[in-house]
Amino acid sequence: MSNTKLIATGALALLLGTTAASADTWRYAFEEALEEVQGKFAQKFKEEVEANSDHSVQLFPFGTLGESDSILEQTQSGILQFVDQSPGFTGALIPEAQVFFGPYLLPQDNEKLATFFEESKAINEMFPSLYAEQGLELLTMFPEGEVMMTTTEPVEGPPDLNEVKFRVMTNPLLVENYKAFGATPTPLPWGEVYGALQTGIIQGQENPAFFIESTKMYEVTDYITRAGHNNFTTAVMANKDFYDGLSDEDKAVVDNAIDAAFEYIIDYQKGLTEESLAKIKEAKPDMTITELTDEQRQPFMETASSVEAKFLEIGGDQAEAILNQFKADLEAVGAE
Ligand code: 6CS
Repeated sequence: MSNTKLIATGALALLLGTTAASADTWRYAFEEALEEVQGKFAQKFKEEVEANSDHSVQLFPFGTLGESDSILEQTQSGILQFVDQSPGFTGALIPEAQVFFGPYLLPQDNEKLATFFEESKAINEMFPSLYAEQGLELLTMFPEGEVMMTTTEPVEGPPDLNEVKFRVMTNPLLVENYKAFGATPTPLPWGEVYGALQTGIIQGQENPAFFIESTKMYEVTDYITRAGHNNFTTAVMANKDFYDGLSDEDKAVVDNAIDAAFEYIIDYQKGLTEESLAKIKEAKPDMTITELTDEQRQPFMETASSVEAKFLEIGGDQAEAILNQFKADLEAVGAE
């Protein structure tokens, strides 16, 4: 952690009144607004915890405590008890978490996807120990929707991404993914993306439709391209010492609240992609939304094996074991 961040974190601890978890209030930060998917999940978690215990949950949406890296550090240090951070930002800390950025690994079928997250051994049995090494209790991972490219120029194939500075989350494998797609990947924290598109520093970025709509990405780009290459994944974690120190009863409260929020968020997202795209069209009728054909997707799909090879190189000690289990889990739900 940099000195500035340490000072900021210390000041925040003072501001929040304590560095340890207070008995009654659990603090939970996430990377999105209250009415976006991570916020909806967090609200459901809070509702469940408060209905089933004497604890209350204080929610910190994006913009209240800093960028994604910062809220994760605050959770590792115990200032926050819970955090939602996408593997898109966790990849440098837990290299194996980059597995989510192999193009065309995850299915787009929502039911298969939900079953995969629920039943995957890689996610539920292998990842927890990797997160634990970083002081984090991995509570759940869940999908947030098909990732789409939004750009200032049309994209029908990799040559159209040539010279396009394309913003990605700060994840080395995602950088490799977009290099393989032919773009010039530009890792940036979320808070800088709108301004960078507006000023022309970058010419593209990717996100699920609900996020493109709610954050008004359509104001600063003109084309949405559905290449079907990924589905946005996120992870909810607790500070490990905090979680380990909970009574069995409180652990059950947390675990049950997570399960209820998982069910809720899968259900909440039914139809959300199409609704969000319709809202974008309504707000900006000129926005071009293109679903690439199988033929157009082919050259993007052909990059998958080279990105996978890169994952085995940079994905940490467990990369191969995680990838193999991940694929076996996908096969088990009929999604490979
Ligand atoms: O692209 C990003 O950085 C953000 N995208 C989503 C869907 N959630 C949070 C994350 O920061």
